[in-house]
Amino acid sequence: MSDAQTILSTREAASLLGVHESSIKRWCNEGALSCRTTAGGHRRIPVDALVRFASERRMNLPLLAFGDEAARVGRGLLRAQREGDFTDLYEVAYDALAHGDVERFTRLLTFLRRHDVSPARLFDHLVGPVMRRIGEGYVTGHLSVGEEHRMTGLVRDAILRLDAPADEGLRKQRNGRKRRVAVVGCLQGEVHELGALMVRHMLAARGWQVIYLGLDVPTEEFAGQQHRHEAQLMCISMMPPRGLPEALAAVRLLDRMYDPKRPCRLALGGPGLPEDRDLRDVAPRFLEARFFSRMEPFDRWIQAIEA
Ligand code: B12
Repeated sequence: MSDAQTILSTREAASLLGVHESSIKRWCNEGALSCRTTAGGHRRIPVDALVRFASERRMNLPLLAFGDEAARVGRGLLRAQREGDFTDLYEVAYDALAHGDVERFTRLLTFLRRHDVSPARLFDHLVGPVMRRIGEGYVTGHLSVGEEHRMTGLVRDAILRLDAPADEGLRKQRNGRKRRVAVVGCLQGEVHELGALMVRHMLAARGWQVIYLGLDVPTEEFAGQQHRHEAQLMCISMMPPRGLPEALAAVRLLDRMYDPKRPCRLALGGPGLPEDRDLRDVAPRFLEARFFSRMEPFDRWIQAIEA
């Protein structure tokens, strides 16, 4: 990363330290915090200087909990926010998992959430890629099957720990309106669970009541649970080697089981599926049915439904 990109505005510095912008300006003016001034008179602070300043003062900051990696996490956050580049964060995340440090991994996800990195972005740009690297590590023999399982387990734990913001969602819905209900699970035969857990987290955080069915759910059960709970949404996750034929077969069966008295939308997601494809031709009875291969388009779709 070039030096220019690691330079913070006073507003960004304040947000990273969790203090008011006026404190940053004051520390700069006093010379306590090193900064430079642009031609236009704006103060600019290098991330490393900010981290040094905060640790010397023993400030109680979330960023400092990353110890030696604090500057890297700060830089990573900036890069992610400004350029959508998660490379630094990805390295920190993978390293935490490789060391079995679920605390650090969870702390990283939580820290990014608090800095307005949406769950969908976190999952698409950080957790998904980290899992792919773990998969490659296994295929190329760099990781044993035990390591692969252990690291996957840590990611699963971290996503579950992230589930705390669901309470936020609960509060959001308490303004008299009935909560929206979604049925979420994995396609029949599917044992890769992280995609479904991600969807559960995203919907719960937005205030949905999630009926979570977990792994390997018979397709008919999705319909049964949707009817029973009068869910407005069904979300199904699937991974290779299951592909398009299995996905289409499930969509057709669900369309046949559709009950027009309980209107519902359907989302099927997984890495091998066409991106954000409308399935009206396959599932005409649903209010809407779509394939997704990433969480961000799904998130936008959900927001449009809620609007
Ligand atoms: C961890 C893992 C496992 C774990 C899963 C544990 C668990 N609790 O989930 C275990 C060890 C059980 C496992 C088993 C198997 N696995 Co596996 N596994 C993986 C690995 C390393 C990571 C998968 C993962 O969790 N990714 C995280 C997900 C969430 O990320 P993602 O795919 O990018 O998801 C994004 C999108 O797809 C989308 N999305 C996903 N779901 C949904 C749902 C909705 C509604 C929406 C909107 C979006 C969405 O958003 C996500 C975020 O961006 C992958 C490697 C890889 N390249 O992915 C192999 C991988 C998927 N596995 C593979 C295989 C072959 C298997 C087995 C068949 C191995 C075997 N011989 O037994 C079995 C499956 C048996 C079965 N019955 O299905 C292959 C598939 C290859 C292929 N093309 O066929 C892969 C690619 C590894 C490889 N390179 O060989 N596996």
